[in-house]
Amino acid sequence: MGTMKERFKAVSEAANTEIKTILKEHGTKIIGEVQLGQVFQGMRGITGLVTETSLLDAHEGIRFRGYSIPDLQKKLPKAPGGSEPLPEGLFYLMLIGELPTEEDVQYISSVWQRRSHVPNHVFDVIDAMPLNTHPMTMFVSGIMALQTESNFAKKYAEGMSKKDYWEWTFDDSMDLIARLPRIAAYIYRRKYKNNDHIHPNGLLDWAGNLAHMLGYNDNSFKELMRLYMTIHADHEGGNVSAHTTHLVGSALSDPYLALAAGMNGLAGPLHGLANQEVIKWIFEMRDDLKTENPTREQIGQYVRKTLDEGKVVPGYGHAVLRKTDPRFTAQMEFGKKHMPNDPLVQMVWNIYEEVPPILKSLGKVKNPWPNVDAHSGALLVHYGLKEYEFYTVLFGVSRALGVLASLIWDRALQLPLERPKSVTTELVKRWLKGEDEIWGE
Ligand code: CMX
Repeated sequence: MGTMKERFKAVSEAANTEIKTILKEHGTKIIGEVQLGQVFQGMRGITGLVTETSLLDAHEGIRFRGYSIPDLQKKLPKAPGGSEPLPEGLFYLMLIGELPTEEDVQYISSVWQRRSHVPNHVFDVIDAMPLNTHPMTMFVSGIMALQTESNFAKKYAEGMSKKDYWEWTFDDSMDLIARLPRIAAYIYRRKYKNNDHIHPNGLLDWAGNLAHMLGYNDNSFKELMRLYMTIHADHEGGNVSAHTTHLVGSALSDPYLALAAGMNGLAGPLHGLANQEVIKWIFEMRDDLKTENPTREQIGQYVRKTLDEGKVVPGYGHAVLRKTDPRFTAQMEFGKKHMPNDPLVQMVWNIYEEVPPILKSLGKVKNPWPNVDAHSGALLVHYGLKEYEFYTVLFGVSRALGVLASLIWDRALQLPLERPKSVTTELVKRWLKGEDEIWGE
């Protein structure tokens, strides 16, 4: 890992010096104020942590080290003959802070190929679970079983200096990312393809190889995987999967433990599991309406029915974004290019016309626009990957890139144990009456 590790060492040491200076000069500056409502309502809008890899603007969407998704599609290296960015390049960008060259990306592909061996006991753990186990449960269990390989944990047990934490976090993260596609594909082929497993292809890039091991060899599916793995990778630090990985990592839990924790959060229906919920909801809509091509009016009626039943419309809304998610738009563009006449994809576009005005009319939904999960399932179904319970695993393989790049940064910056203050409602009531103080004031 010589070169990339050396480059990371240089940029992170420079960042460390810069941050120390900033904190020395401005460490007591007030960055915002916290309202009581925010304390009770999911800490929305409270600036409380540093994540270097990406930044989310409510109106513009995500930027990775300053680059938007269309920028990445233009500027990151592609596979031979391909037009979508290689996720290896995004990982480099998030980690080093600069665009990679073709050579950098080939180097990462080859390192991930070399380190992709998954020990047999991981497959044994997955095999021990009943076939009806949710794929995300198998995925998290697979990551936990792989924790036996953590060099960070071994070195810590031997007694390691603080200044070396980042290096072993770096190594563990590279190993983990290299191995996740094999674990994901194993789960898919075990659960849905009668244990008919496919050997990795050592000549393919990371996402192309995942497509191959899943059993989808169409070139445009490989392109979809490259795009998918790039756009799902990171969404700054406060979302559940990123924040959980960071929080658990802050206890110096090794990257395997921290990632598994983050993946448990991704498996929630308000977060990553929404991608399965979307397609399930669309299939149920088609069944209910008894047509594969519902009119916009029929879609509108079904959306209202969903809301009347007290459910959320999956794939719509966001805690931070206040416009159509550029990750949705990137997938829509992919659909227009590769499958413009697919009825399911067209249905997703019709839903996009119908849902926002209905959600707006409720008067309480802060963002009526689609998020990343509203589109991904329809593209996968087009290629035959219709087993929607598996979709969040794909999201997880991609999200590992962002949260592990961040974890390496956390260790390089020696960010401390995360431990915010909580209060009881009883204390809040006494504080409101002036009878008590809230610690930290
Ligand atoms: N359908 C129906 N109601 C919605 C809604 C939706 N898609 N989005 C928000 N609302 C409701 C909320 O449930 C809340 O209602 P109550 O006041 O009755 O509790 C109200 O509108 C205000 O919510 P908000 O401030 O706009 O949104 P939050 O920040 O609380 O929640 C999110 C954000 C994503 C959980 C929410 O929009 C949602 O549940 N969406 C559907 C699930 C989904 O697509 N999640 C995936 C997000 C992307 C990802 O992480 O992968």
